[in-house]
Amino acid sequence: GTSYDVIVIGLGGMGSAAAYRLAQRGKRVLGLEKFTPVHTRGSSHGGSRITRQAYFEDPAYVPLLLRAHEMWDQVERDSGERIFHRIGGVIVGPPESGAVSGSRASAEQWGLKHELLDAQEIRKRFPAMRPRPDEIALYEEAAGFVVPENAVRAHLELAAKAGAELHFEEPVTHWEEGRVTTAEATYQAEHLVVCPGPWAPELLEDLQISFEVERQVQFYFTPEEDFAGHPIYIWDRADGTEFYGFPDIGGAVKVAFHSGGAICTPETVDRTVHDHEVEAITNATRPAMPGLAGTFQRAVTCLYTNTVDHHFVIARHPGHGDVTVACGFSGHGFKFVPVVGEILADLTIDGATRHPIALFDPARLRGGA
Ligand code: PYC
Repeated sequence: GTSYDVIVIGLGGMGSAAAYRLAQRGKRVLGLEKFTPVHTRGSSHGGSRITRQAYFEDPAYVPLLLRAHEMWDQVERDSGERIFHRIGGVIVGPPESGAVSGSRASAEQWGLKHELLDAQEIRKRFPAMRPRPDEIALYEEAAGFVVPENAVRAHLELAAKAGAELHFEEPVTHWEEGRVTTAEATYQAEHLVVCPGPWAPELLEDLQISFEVERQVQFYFTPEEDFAGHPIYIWDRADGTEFYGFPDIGGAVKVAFHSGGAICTPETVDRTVHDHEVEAITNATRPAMPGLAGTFQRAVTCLYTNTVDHHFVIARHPGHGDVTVACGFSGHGFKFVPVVGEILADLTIDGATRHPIALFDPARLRGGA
């Protein structure tokens, strides 16, 4: 049949989690994805994503992170996929930097377990790091990383097991309330859930929000020092450079900038990584971690979908009945994947959620662009 309770458009991180939670709650779900499962053209690939709880972006995210961490464990148990590695994390920079001061404010407000380390203590605990004398770190044991490919695969498998029908390589060409047209067919549903990733500007044009899709590069190196037991890190330097990275995972350390990428679309983005870009990340990280960017292995491009304030958009669509949207994750969304799935199921089925999502109301962004 071609009639469903819910059609989920986009099966990356957010859409795969939504499809699972909706099917788990007994809905007849159709999931539609433009490309193959776990593809690399959007924002859910690259082997690792930071997760943490002392959230410098806003303390309002903390309850969602507490729930997400609990849910990652459940998804791992139910799927058998290895997803969440709780290896600890450090936010490094001058005490007054946004990342350090904001993380500290979140930790204090919510009573999250953390330690503040001075430069000397950082050196002692994590010898690969060479902070400046005025830099400190907030260390959080509950931080770590998730493996996005395993997370998407787990959610797709659990969704299918719960009865969801999932179609891949079937791009949506048009949607309206109750109806979705693809390259293959037209489908009817009571509700739509739109999780477009960097295709938000085209699939959610009528939200009247301006999104900036930003090209980022994930670089992988063979390090020259031991990064095996290293925590994840975000380093916010006084000169404005901000980079983040991971320990040695499977013989490579991954590192990337968190800002400054070219504005693009998923169709126009330059997917080639150039020598001068490898040089730029090498030069930026060298004073901080001289043994990190040893031998270049490879690099992959990835897309951020930025809102103006870098907070998410998660809501019932203000212009349509029975349409729920999740987009604009602005380069820090993946760690929230399971709880966003839960919120999308709540909004779709109940029209409301117990989770605090006031910060993600699209009304704050409309008309200003
Ligand atoms: O969400 O923690 C994060 C993050 C750091 C750099 C890019 N995203």
